[in-house]
Amino acid sequence: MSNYHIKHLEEYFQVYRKSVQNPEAFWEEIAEEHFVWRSKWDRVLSWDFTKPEIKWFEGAELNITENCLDRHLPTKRNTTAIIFEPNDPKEEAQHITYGQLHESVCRMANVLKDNGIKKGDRVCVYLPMIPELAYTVLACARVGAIHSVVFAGFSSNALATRINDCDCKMVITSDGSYRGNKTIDLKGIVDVALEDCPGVEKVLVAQRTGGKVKMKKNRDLWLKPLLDNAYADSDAERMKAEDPLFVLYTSGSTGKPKGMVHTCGGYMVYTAYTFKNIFQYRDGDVYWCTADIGWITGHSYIIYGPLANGATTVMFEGVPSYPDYGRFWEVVEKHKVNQFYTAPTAIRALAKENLEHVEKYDLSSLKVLGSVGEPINEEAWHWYNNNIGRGKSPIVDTWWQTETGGIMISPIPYVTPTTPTYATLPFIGIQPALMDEEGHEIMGIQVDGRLCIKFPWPSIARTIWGDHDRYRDTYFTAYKNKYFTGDGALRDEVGYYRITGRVDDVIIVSGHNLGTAPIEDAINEHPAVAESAIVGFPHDIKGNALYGFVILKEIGEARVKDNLRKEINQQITEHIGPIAKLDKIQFVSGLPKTRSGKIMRRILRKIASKDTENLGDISTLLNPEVVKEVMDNAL
Ligand code: 7RM
Repeated sequence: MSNYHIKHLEEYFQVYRKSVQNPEAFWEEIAEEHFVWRSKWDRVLSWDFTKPEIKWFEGAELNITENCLDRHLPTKRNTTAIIFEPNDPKEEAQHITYGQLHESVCRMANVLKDNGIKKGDRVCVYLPMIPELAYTVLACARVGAIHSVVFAGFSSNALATRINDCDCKMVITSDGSYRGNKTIDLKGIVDVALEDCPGVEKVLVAQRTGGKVKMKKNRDLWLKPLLDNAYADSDAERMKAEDPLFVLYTSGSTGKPKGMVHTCGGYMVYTAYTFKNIFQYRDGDVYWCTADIGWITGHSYIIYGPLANGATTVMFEGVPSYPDYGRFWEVVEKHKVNQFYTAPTAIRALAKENLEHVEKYDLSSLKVLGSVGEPINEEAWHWYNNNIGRGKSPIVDTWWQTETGGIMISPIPYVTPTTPTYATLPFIGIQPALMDEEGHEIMGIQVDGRLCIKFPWPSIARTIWGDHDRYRDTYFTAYKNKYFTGDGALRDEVGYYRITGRVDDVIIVSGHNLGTAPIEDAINEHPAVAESAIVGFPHDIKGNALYGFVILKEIGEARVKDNLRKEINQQITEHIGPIAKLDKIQFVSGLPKTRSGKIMRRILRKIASKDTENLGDISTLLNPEVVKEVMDNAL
């Protein structure tokens, strides 16, 4: 029991040492003492980063929902598992107990089975942040179906790509969704997507907005009557530890989105263990992560990690600005939230508003504040610390990725002293390395390099759905025998890590990973566009915003260009979603290129950021005259 809940710094160092000296013994003990298994493993870990192949708890059997639900029933049947806080504060919040959640998940599991879903089938979940989303995700896990949650802000095009990539048989959606004062026609988006998805046999539709929808005969079914008629109990499927639990798509720097595959056993152990320690969760606490379940943060730290610990987790349907900028703090006061986990982009947006929105509310319940998704800048850190934490609640700046499944570098609150902008120390079991461009590990302190991880941890993604070669090439070929994160980091004089940002062509806008290539592809499909290049530039709320340099086939007048700007953003909205819209679009006659024909994004980034005093090494630049033109007309 002793290693499960770390309470002081010496203990952290001692447990950390143990976890790296003998990882197998360490994780075996955690897995054995804190989870229920149908049968035990033959081997704790086998791994080979060159193939790559990673297996944790091989031979073991379990069902993650028995760990998240059934095992809590004897002691927590009437304890709240999920607090559902609706978009509209006038609508009442729902307190869903472990008993009720268990029942709803069982009903949903029976609905899935009755509609042809078997172990191993893929089910696409395209739902807003309503309780049905949690029921569906857990019901898939209960029957052994692989859920693929697609964030309900993605367009029909993006949805179709994701449905087809992993061959989903079923889509679960709702009539519509509420976001602030907007209503979105989700079912309409699904209908358009499914024109290109021949593999989808059934669509289950939850009712949320009561909006008009078309129901396609023999394909679409309302969910409510099915749930009402379903049996309220359901045996959980026996899953192997290494059976896939879910696929979740993340953008790469090139090509189509990558369907990261996470498996049952290791993912459960790691998300539960990190949740307990990084949020210092104790029975009776109310925990709130503001992410959407459509992202990994929601999977690991709204659903699986909290529920595996029998926690009370808030699920918020709305946005921070509705009905006004005090909404987050109103909800904190209302539900007496103890742990609050959000993204720097939200903090920056709220910090711009009048402090009255904060001061109106009693935030004294807060014990831990979290940050995730992108580097948190110093100003935002202090605002968060002073105004929300009142200097008393430690901020855990948690660095991790869709691929890592759980938090990798983070302080443990009340244990690790924090420093603004530093994610601080590797979590238990995590062995980071900083690498130089020649492939050597950079030792020592006060150094920076590319962040790799030297040893497997239980929740590392096991493959990319349908493309194991891409998995190997993306993460395991740049540095021999290491997992490459795509991020740069520095290590200071006490060994703390500070993440400096992506070193590839992924741009993080408002905490969303966007690959430049798919956006450029979308723009280039516009009939008037010849070529384009997207770069990020600093933005005081979004962290980064997108700047597009676009070459038109024919040069037109300014009036036409304004329309074109709208059309280009429309094109992006349709192909990817509104999150990928460009803030600035500059029409150019050419792009700076190397002699080998590669766009020199480095130069474009400098132009977009208005940092053109020193363009750096331009010895490979083919067309300096273009650079001058682009610079002279920069927006
Ligand atoms: C959890 C999540 C992953 C990328 C990652 C980083 C960036 C995330 C932090 C961060 C600095 C942080 N998964 N990132 N957390 N950068 N400090 N605390 O965000 O797959 O969507 O994104 O996000 O670049 O590689 S993700």
